[in-house]
Amino acid sequence: MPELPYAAIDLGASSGRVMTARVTPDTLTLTESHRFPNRPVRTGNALQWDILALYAGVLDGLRAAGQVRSLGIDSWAVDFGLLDADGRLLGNPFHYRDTRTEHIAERVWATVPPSELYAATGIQYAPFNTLYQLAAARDTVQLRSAERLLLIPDLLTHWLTGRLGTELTNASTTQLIDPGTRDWAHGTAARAGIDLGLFPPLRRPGDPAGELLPHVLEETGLTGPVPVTTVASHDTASAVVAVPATTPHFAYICTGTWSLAGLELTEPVRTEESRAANFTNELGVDGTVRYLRNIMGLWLLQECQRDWREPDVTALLDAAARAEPLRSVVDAGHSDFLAPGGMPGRIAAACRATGQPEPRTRAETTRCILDSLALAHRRAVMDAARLADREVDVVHIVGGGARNALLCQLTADACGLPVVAGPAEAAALGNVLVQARADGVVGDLPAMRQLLAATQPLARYEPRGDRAAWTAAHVRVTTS
Ligand code: LFR
Repeated sequence: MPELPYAAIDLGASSGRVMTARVTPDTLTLTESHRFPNRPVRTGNALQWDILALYAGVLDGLRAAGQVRSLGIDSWAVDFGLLDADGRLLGNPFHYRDTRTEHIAERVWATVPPSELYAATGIQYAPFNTLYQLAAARDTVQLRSAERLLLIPDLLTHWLTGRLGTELTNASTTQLIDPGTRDWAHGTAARAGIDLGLFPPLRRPGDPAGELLPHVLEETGLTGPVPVTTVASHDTASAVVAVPATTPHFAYICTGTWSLAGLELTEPVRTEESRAANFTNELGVDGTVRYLRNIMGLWLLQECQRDWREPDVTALLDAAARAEPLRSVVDAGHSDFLAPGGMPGRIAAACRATGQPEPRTRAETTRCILDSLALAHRRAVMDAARLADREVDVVHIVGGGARNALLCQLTADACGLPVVAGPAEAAALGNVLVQARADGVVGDLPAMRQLLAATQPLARYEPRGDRAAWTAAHVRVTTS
């Protein structure tokens, strides 16, 4: 039985954390070793990640964690760093909310129509997909000088180990992978003018990714060898591993900055109807497909808080719980809300545009956001079930939003289904479980989920009230 804990490095859009977990076949405890802010930086009109500050946070976290059995890295998807022939980073990675990809898709679609792209990759249209980011960078000196492209977790893994690879679950979000073969979509990439030679070879969750380099051991005070294990490096893929489902007909919602709502399937759904509904087929562990829709998530509230200079979310949620339900709702899946800035005004404008009253207070705006998220959750769960021809009898909410009791209750009410909320640190738990499995300590996906259900605190919300009010609200946002 391994004595040492596993470390999960889990990077989110607003903070990074290093968590350590002790895992046995029937116990699982997670401890936070270090948390650090992730502050995107705007210079001129470019929005970028401060990747060196993140790497420094990772090193601080490893020092705080102490000796570990192995470690794994997950982060948000799609973004990347470019390396030159000497292995040097060519500039700070762009943030997926940077606006340089606006109107780029049309250029790609002129050579590969959107229906063909979807048939080949199963990936929804989002302006930030790596494919469009690369199309936007086409004539830049930076891309022309690039020898290698590394997705964010792969870049950090490279700096820690000196090794190169492209992890599969995250690679699927580039829109350059065929979810049927689980390999690169060579023909599509060639037609879109993307050089797949930039990507190092694919590696899969559970594969060894190298060992910490001597200078990393020195900086972190760890004693080698310290293995790095490939985990499901897309944070959402790791979070879905940690959905504590014990029955087959479950839907999940990974909540945080985004709400990613959908189903776990064994085959992708690539119909035209699915494309029109903007569902994506990202790859999960063990041959699974994450069939889901991106919903703006708590980003809407985080951006309002930034605008209001109001850090106290508890007071806002308490006031929202007392505010009038379903007074006005917006389409929380709409890409109009993607970019940062002026969020309260943009929400008010969306209410006006659909003939609904504008929220008058912070409490009303917060209520509008939570009602709108619950409504978008309901729509995603119902659409996914219909498009994939599956039944759903329970909705699991994992990630930071699982701590938001009002959001969980409203989601249960809107869906008319029980919601099981937790764990909140799902991405970190999925990360360590894949390491523990590579080590032979835990079994397959169902066994991991049994372990989570037995060891993690979960809250259950039964649906209340009358679903007709939600159906009427749904009509208000969809028939404008
Ligand atoms: C969530 C997430 C989503 C992805 C978005 C952008 O953190 O990884 O799954 O669509 O960030 O990368």
